[in-house]
Amino acid sequence: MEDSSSKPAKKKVVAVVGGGLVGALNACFFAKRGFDVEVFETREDIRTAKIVKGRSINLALSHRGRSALKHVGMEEKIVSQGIPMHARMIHSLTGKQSPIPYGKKGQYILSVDRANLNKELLSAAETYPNTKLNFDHKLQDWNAETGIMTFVRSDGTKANIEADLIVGCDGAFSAIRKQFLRRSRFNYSQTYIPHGYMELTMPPINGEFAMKPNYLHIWPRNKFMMIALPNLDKTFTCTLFMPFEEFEKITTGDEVITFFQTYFPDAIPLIGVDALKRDYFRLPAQAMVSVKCSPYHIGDKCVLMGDAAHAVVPFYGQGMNAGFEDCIVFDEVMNQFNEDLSAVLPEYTRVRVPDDHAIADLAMYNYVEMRAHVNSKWFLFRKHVDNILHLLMPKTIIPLYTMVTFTRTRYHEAVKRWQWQDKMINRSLLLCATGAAFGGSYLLIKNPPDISKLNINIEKLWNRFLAFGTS
Ligand code: FAD
Ligand code: EGU
Repeated sequence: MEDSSSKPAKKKVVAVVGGGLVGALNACFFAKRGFDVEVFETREDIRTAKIVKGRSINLALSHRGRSALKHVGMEEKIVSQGIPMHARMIHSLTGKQSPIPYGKKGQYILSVDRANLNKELLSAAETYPNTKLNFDHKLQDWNAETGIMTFVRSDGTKANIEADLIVGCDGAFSAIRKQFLRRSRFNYSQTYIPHGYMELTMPPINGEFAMKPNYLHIWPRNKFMMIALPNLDKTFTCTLFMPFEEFEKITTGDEVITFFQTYFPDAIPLIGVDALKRDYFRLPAQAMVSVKCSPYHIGDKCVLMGDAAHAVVPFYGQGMNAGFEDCIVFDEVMNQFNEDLSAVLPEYTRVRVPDDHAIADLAMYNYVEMRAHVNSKWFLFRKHVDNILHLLMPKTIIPLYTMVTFTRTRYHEAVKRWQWQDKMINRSLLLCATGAAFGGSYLLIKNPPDISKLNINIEKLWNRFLAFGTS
């Protein structure tokens, strides 16, 4: 007999460790399901922190991230605070700017402010009565047998806390992950790339954006690259990517200007000579790490998501988007297995690992590709070829970035499809070339030309071909 007066079974407690982008969003997902959610975050509440926030740092938000926001009713709000970027704007060495659209009219990505996004997600999580945010709580360690977590606060006090499920969203240097590393059959790899990055602000000019706002501005210069995304306050945040050894070679303000004159001359007046000389030395260049691991779970107790599970290099603009998609995938598996955590966690690992590893590999591949031979001409050429093939055969050839950025095609399937497309393109080219060779020979034999009248300088053509992509 059921006792109708008894309270419903107490909902399980979920501890979300890390109140960054993925942690705050995850809190909303778990709260929506009715779990008792506790978020633990090292930092102070960024919504009330008094530290003077200097510049805005932004991120590219695309379809996967938007889908996840939609699940918790946050898409519209965040999109309204973002700046649409319909195309890239490629800056050549001479200062020429060439736009390349991302796709059709509705296909654009958004530049969103990282701090603002984090604040909005924390506030959204707090609107659920079953959610509590605990700031100034740094996870020191946890016990994988008992599930007990130890937090330290800035005054040195410690707290031991237990939960039914621990969700590790504590970023690329995850403290939760440390216990995974001690276990047998846990795979882990991390790679620092030789490049570092530095963020520089481009102020408004006469109260207006210094460059066209609705673009992702790119200065591709092989091993040097700069990217700029617009902010609501009409500034741009420029991110300069280059090898650490090159950063270290520049030691004086004048050397900064000389360097920019060589590689990014059009950006000097826009950032400003004095600002450039000053800001370059404000903070050292930051490192970029790629982390892959598996499994993502321990029993029915703990699961990793976001950068804690997969830090990717930023060369696809997908780190946050992939982390947000993790939340949807976990939610889908929760539905499939009726919130039975002992079944959900292994299944989440099984479905998600191949996709996260695929985007980590893609981002690394693009890093290698860009630094090896992507200058502005090559970038323009490749993107145009992609777009033309897509226009000719819209169903057969879909550019990789389109699948990654504008669809929820599983990352590993996007990679497979891209490899298949590449094979087909190469085969068609071979077929065309063979056809042209045979057809041409046939015509030449039928109507032999008077070679002396041919006025094409083959050598000149060949040299131009060789020069292509190296200038
Ligand atoms: P984080 O944002 O790192 O948050 C982790 C949180 O956990 C932090 O708040 C931290 O304080 C907290 N924490 C850490 N340790 C502890 C602990 N021991 N106890 C308690 N709390 C802890 N992605 C995109 O999608 N688009 C882009 O355009 C893009 N551009 C990028 C550009 C650059 C230069 C870089 C470096 C990354 C970029 N990314 C981009 C990736 C994106 O920044 C990350 O993928 C995203 O921030 C991951 O979110 P997260 O919540 O998993 O981790
Ligand atoms: C890097 C740093 C252009 C924000 C990859 C494209 C990025 C972003 C590209 C950063 C590039 C590179 C793509 C998007 C995006 C492009 C993409 C890279 C946002 C293949 C705040 N990348 N980024 N690819 O296609 O799919 O425009 O710091 F220069 S958005 Cl490296 Cl779509």
